[in-house]
Amino acid sequence: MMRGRGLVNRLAVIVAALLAAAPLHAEDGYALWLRHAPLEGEALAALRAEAPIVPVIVDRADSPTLAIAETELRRGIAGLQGHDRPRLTADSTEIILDCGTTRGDGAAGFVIAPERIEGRRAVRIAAADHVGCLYGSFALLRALGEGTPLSEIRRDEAPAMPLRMLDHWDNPDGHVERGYAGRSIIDWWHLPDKLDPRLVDYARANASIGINAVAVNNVNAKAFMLEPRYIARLARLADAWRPYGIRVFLSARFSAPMELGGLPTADPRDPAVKAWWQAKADEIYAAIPDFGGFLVKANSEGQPGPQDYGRSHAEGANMLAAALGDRGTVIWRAFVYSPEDTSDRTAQAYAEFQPLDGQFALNVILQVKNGALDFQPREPFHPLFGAMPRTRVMLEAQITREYLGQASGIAYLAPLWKEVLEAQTGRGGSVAQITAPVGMAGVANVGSDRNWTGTHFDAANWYAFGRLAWNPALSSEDIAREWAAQTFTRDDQALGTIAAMMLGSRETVVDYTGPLGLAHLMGTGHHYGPAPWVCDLGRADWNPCYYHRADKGGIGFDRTAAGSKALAQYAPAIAANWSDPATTDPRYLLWFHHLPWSHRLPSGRTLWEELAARYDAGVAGVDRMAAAWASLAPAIDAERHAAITADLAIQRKEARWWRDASLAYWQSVNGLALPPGTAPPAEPLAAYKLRAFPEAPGQ
Ligand code: GCV
Repeated sequence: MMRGRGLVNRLAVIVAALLAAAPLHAEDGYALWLRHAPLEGEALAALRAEAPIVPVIVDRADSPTLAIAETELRRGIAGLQGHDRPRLTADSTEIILDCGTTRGDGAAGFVIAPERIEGRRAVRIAAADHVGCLYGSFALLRALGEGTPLSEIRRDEAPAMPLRMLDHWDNPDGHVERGYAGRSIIDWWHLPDKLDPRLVDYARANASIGINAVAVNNVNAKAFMLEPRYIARLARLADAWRPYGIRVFLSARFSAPMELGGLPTADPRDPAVKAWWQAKADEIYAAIPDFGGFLVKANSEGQPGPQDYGRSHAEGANMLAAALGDRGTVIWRAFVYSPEDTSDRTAQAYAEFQPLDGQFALNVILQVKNGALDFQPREPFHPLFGAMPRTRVMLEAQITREYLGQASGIAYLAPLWKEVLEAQTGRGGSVAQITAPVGMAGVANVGSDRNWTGTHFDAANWYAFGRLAWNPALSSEDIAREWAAQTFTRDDQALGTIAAMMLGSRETVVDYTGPLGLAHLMGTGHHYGPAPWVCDLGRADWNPCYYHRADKGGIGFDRTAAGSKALAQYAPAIAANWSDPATTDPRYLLWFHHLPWSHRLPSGRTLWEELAARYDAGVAGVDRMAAAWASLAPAIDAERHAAITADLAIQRKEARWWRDASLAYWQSVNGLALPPGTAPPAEPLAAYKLRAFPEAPGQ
């Protein structure tokens, strides 16, 4: 008898152990941070006891947006309760959606607060418009998903920036420029007849983090996307995304009046050109009444623009702005550098645009990249921030990792964006304060891959971008933890490990690719892997050696008064600080200074020793991430754990490759022995130079 019971008990223990060891879920990443996995322990018991019912809609106006909010709340709460649909009790808590009467554009925020109605428990989500209520619903689910009891959720939020935008560099044939997550999610070929349901899931994910605008096509735009057939397709997208509070923008090719309209010119002063754009804008608004406007890359990297006719950027932008009128906005990009201009490339945008301050129409926004070069792993903030007080300026960030390893390994970008947002410009506040009245755009990293972003961790960058555009004061760590809790696990220890991995990951990439302010050392064209030796491209400023300027005497780009003078574009106090190597933030040292290899740093090391140490730190950082991730195997579902293990194995190889190839090349230039304790590169320099990747994605 006793022996039989003992056997049963042992079997029960074995079954329990097997169940515990079994994968938690089969997960493919499609659900992103909206998994709503069942709560655990007390939080689960509490939410089941609260048994929320959804909703009593105070504003009963028929609204697709409110219907979505209601569905999201039902679906999310059921998931968190571990049920397939919410269960009611006699004492269910009512969630009241109290959303005003307007159909605004989502600019408004929301308040969430518990209350009692005739003795019964309730939670009110109040907003000035329906989209605000949708945002409030997602915020409520986020808080519940982090384990906050329903009765304790109190929020009073408003977006810091009115425009929170994703820019897709998607081409109409489905190829995504600098995209590493498959093909475009927009199937233009079958639109408008067929709308992939994935596009609705995309809008849902965006709405959940407050993104309210999407430019649907590459800034290297095709004129034909302004043809009626594309306007009809765009209208179908706009209809699908409107209930989620998203307005569509279109990248417009400046020369379209010639290509589509048969005009002999695209001169912004030409009356026929103006009339063509006016008619085009009217045609678009007839199909899409809330069309956001045009995004324009002009006179940049071969794109046509007003300078082709001797007109300024302001004249070009204002002509388009007049066509849109008060219906929409022209977002004009400040990313320009000229094949003819031999001055420092990083100084050209400021030189071009700053004198135009005050000349842009009110419905023009100047979109400025975070740094003056091009989305490098680290750049000082762009000197245009703060330098155009009479112009509406927004920040352009890159979510897709063109220069940070593409879709390999992990590089969590919130710390990069925070670094820029928090930078004090010395002219009217931080970058966040200067751009807050306008907005922030991110070049999307979304594609047709099942997990949307190529790697699971890249979804954190999409998420973090939206959260920071909503509230730039959020910390990188809080965003990492809230994303990971919704994406992977609520286990506190595991969350701590994941957040630590994420927080160090961008600095790790900087360390093994471009420490101490080095930049643009990547392979030509595809920007994958190291190629600091490239010096022979037709245009000087496309060559890595243009940027590092390494020779036997030293390394770095002198941008001081003795060099390119680009430093003078910053506010005087900042320029003064950065003009002396001793007071320059070491993270920007070689961005602003050309220094001898023997230059002594605050660390006590020479520049050469510090570079070698940084490369080693980068390699060690990736090794640490891989070890930390391996330790998480019991806490993460097997499918995603294995995928991320493989991503990190690739990153370990890439970090070593960057380190070894860079050290081998610098040694070939400076002729110095490696600092003591530095392991020699695995292969000779010639072997690294031979590596070629004509098939690298995203070009
Ligand atoms: C869309 C960089 C990228 C280009 C991109 C350009 C831009 O140069 O490599 O692919 O073109 O920036 O921002 O316009």
